[in-house]
Amino acid sequence: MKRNDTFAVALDALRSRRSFVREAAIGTTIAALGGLYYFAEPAAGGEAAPRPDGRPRVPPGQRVLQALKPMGGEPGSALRQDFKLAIGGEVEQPLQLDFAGLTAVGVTELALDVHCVTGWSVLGARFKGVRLAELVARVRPKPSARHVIFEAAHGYTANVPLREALKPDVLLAFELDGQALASRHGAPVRAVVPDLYFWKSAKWLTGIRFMTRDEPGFWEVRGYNNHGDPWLEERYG
Ligand SMILES: Nc1nc2c(c(=O)[nH]1)N[C@H]1C(S)=C(S)[C@@H](COP(=O)(O)O)O[C@H]1N2
Ligand SMILES: [Mo]
Repeated sequence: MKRNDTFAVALDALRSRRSFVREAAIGTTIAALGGLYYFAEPAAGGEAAPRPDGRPRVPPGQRVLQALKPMGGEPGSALRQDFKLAIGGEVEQPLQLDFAGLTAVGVTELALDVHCVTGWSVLGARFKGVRLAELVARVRPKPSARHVIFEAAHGYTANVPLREALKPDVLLAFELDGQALASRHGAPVRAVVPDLYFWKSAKWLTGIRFMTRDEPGFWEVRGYNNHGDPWLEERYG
């Protein structure tokens, strides 16, 4: 399923070059590699079996890549020894966890699909991490809590309805495809909220705040949709 990762990363690197002259020069290469690329993922473009919930595996307007494309952002420290996660707000038992404290909650590995609002998806990325639902059981949100705000380095935030944040496939992840998460993908720990567009999956995670009232995050106040359901194409405002 993911047998061509290196190739996909190389192809992405080619594609992400902006220089017009270079585009022209490498155009032939991309075209030549393009056939192979799609050949390697015959399930791309919605041909994969539907999800258990009946929705198509690939949401509308998305194209399948073999590996996550690094989308930037302002990194925090990628060192596990620097990791501190503050969990608070509308909870009975606020918590501060270091990396060992987080993993002590219980580690799981899940194959997850992610969908970037810019139009790419990755199917079955293997993330290892801690289920947010398990952490939530420890902090015990008050009945008034309705929303979760993921907080990350340098003030990045993303809001998710509590009900959706509690789904069993929402992870605080520290490994991807068998390797420690790369810094550009949010090391040491990032959120992964697979059923919402990928901007909700905060990298370089520093905190989780439970809220009574909703609070639009970094992209939500910059024109992205407040909810971000890929199957409803809730992309922009
Ligand atoms: N802290 C932080 N998290 C972030 C972002 C960011 O800029 N800062 N970008 C988001 C967006 S828009 C996307 S598409 C994904 C990209 O993750 P990736 O770079 O690992 O592919 O991270 C999300 N998480
Ligand atoms: Mo994004």
